[in-house]
Amino acid sequence: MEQTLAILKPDCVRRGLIGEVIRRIEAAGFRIRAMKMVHLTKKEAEGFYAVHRGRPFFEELTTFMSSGPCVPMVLEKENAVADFRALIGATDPAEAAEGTIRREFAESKGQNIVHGSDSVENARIEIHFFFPSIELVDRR
Ligand code: DAT
Ligand code: MG
Repeated sequence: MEQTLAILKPDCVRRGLIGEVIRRIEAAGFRIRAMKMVHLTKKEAEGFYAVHRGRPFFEELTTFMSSGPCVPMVLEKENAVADFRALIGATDPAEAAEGTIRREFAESKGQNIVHGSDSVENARIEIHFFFPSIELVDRR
C-alpha cells in the first residue's frame, strides 16, 4: 500500500482546523499510520524544504513553517501520493479546484494549510525526516 507524508501547517493548527482537515482526510479513505505535533526550528524547516533553497519564497516559507507547531502525519491508501495531492488542491488556493482543502481553507499561496509529498520517492524521504521507524504503525 502506498504512503505519503502530510503536514497540517502552522496556519491550520493556529486557526483550529486540525479536526476538520483530519475529518476530510479520513473521509477520503486515507488511514493514518503515524502522527505527532512538532514545532520546527528555522534550520529544520530549511532542511525539510532544502529543494526550494534559492527560490524567492524560501525565506517566507521557512519562517512560516517554523512560526508555530505543525502536525506531520503518514497517510496510507492505494495511490496515496497522487490522491492526496488531488484532495488538497493546487499550491495557490485561488487556483485550487472547488471542494479541495486548500480552496476551502487556505488564505494565500504561502499559508496554504497543508503539505503533501509530490512523488513516492519524496514521500519516503519526507516520512523519514519526521518519523523514526518505531513511530510507524502497521495495524489494520
Ligand atoms: P506544494 O506545497 O503545492 O507542493 P511547492 O512545493 O511548489 O508547492 O512549494 C512549497 C511551498 O512553498 C508551498 O506549499 C507554499 C510555498 N510557496 C510556493 N510558491 C510560493 C510563492 N510563489 N509564494 C509564496 N509561497 C510559495
Ligand atoms: Mg511541493
